[in-house]
Amino acid sequence: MISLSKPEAWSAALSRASFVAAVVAVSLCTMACHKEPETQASQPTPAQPVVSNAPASAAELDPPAGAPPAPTVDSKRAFLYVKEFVAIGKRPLGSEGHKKAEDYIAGKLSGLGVEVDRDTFTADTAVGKFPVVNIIGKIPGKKDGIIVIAGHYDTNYPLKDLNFVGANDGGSNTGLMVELAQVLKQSMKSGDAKLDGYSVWLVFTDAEEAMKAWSADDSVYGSKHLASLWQKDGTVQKVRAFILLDMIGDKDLNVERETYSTPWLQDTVLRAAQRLKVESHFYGRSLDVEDDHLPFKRVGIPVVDLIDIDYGLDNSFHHTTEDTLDKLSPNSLQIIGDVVLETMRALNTR
Ligand code: 1BN
Ligand code: ZN
Repeated sequence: MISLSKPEAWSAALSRASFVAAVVAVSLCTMACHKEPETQASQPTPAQPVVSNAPASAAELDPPAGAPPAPTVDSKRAFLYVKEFVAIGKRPLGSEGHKKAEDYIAGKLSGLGVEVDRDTFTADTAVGKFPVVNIIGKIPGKKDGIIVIAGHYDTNYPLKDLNFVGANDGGSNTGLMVELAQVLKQSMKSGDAKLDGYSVWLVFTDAEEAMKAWSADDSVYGSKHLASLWQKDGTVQKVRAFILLDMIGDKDLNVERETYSTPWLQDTVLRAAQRLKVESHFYGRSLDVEDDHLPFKRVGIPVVDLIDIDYGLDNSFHHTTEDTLDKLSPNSLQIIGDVVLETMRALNTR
């Protein structure tokens, strides 16, 4: 397993031969093999889960036979949303593009009839104070509990003077999350104001990116604030699963088995991918990534990070001006969107 805590350090490490050895030593973990995440000094051991809905057996990871199928995403429309969002341009904290990005997300959600909440605060960062806005689209469900689908929309601040548009990094997940909002709204039976399963909250996180250099202190500002808020207001007790989407649009899609993620939720995702026969895109290697899911894990929420950090040869497109729309594919959005919806179908039958 390889450990990725700093994107910059990792990019450098990738060019070294040690990476080859690490990739060769990929984990072939299956349902029977649950590896505990490594604990790092900067990542205190998380609290015990608040919500104890871990399945008792592998069979519980699947929905019962005869349960209605999950809806599927429209990949052309999802790609169009990514394209529209990326056309805004760079979106670092404090920029005009950031404000436009906020308006795009809130406008799309409102237009779909989704309730929009904002968690707004001032982050005291390594390079000064900045306004931060997490945007939360709330779709109510009939079951008591919440499934969160999350992903960041800001672009990397240290790259603010370059034309860095983050098509994959922030763009792909944002477009797909708007599409998921549309699919879920359309899946409601006519006359119904609620989903059949749990409520779904689409959390567009802000300030995921480091302002200077990635560290536990200088990263995921928006998620740290929201997780703390949810701990104070009791939302933590209601969240059944937190599914993070990050860099999921790459044409060559390879989702990592991210080892800070909660094992039973990782396996629920893998079972969903197997039912949809797209498992070849999942879990080819195991590694840990510090990302927006960690603050929520620390307050006891089951989390999974669906992230592909093999973007371009040796990850050479990540955090470069090469991160553009032409590197992405509607098919990757289809795979991730459908696996998320199929995962939710399994979670909803618990
Ligand atoms: C994801 C997108 N990240 C930053 N922009 C987090 C990350 C952390 C990615 C470590 C790779 C390694
Ligand atoms: Zn990034």
